[in-house]
Amino acid sequence: MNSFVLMQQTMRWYGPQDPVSLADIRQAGCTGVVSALHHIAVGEVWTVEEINKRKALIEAAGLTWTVIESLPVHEDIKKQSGNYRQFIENYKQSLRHVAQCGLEVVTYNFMPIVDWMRTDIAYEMPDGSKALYFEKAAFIAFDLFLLKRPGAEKDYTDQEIAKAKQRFNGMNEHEKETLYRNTLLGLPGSEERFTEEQILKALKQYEGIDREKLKQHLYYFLQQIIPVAEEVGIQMAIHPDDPPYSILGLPRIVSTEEDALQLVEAAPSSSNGLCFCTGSYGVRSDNDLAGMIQRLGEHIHFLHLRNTRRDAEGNFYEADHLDGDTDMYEVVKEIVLLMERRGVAIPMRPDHGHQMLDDLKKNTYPGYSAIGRLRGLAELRGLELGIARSLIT
Ligand code: DNO
Repeated sequence: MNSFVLMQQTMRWYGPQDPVSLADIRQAGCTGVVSALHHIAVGEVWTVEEINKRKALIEAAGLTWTVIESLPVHEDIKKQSGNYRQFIENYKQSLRHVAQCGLEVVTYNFMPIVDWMRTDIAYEMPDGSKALYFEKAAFIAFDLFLLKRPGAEKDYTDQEIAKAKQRFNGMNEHEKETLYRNTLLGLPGSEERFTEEQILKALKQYEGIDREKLKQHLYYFLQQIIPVAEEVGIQMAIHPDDPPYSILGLPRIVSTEEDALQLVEAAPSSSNGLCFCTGSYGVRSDNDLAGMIQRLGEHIHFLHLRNTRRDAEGNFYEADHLDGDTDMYEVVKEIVLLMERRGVAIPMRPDHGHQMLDDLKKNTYPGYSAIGRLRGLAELRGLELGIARSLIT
């Protein structure tokens, strides 16, 4: 390698109400932000005016709006019910508008009903900082005893149920309420959370939709929107499932290398790509992240770099960016080689971060505190530069 490109460094910005300001993000060393118009209802068209308004705010702070995360997919599209054809048309129209405003990368996901899920958003690390945590027994307790999802016991072994029962009996009312709130935090970027009735009703509507069917719905969606994305010069980047397996009896279909490969093959185009989230894919020990970058690299349009540490029971917490089960050195090395091969600087964001130092006194979006992410970004940036320089021949 005789030259190198570095990743475009960004952080997520939830918009004007985000307690982490654009100035904070700039001082962290970012050149851009990842943002979305959370105030527009899912399924509605994003207008040029609204996109430009957000863009102007970002640019006034000396940053660029590098990636849209997310342009959410309406539930009707995932279920192919109701008005899904109209929602697909709206999605295409939003993509045209996004392109008209000069943006090029759009992230989305195809997780039914809920996006990421954790049972604890303030899990104390030995050093006093706080991390996001997924505890299996607490999650099963939520499913069986708080949500009381019909038929849920069929999804768990007797041993898991006994453990969840014990865990639940040991909780006081406040802990139960906190578990409930954390688990159903709702969509990122919204303060709302689901009620029991809403989620049970939404779950019922997925009856009869298994993995195969949901995959067909995703592929249909891609076959509809990718030609438009290609025509207007947008790169789509699908975010994997988090956690990367079925939860609440719902199918999850973007969890493994095979899933990712199948979806890119379903609508062949360089616009049909991936948001490579090491935190999500990395929760599964059967995902070989460095190998995935080698094999799927042409389709990676956006990177979420984050680390997790799992145990044999299926619990995992979000570790420091360079710690945890994912070998971040190997991952970043593959990214550096990939970017050199493709001649592009892929946008990345340090995904999540611990609440630490002054973060602990602030009320930020779970996972999106300023200092924890700054630490992650600084470590990743140093790692990347060190690797890139050492590879120059
Ligand atoms: C969590 C995020 C996800 C992601 C969406 C993309 O912190 O990585 O919520 O934004 O899944 O559509």
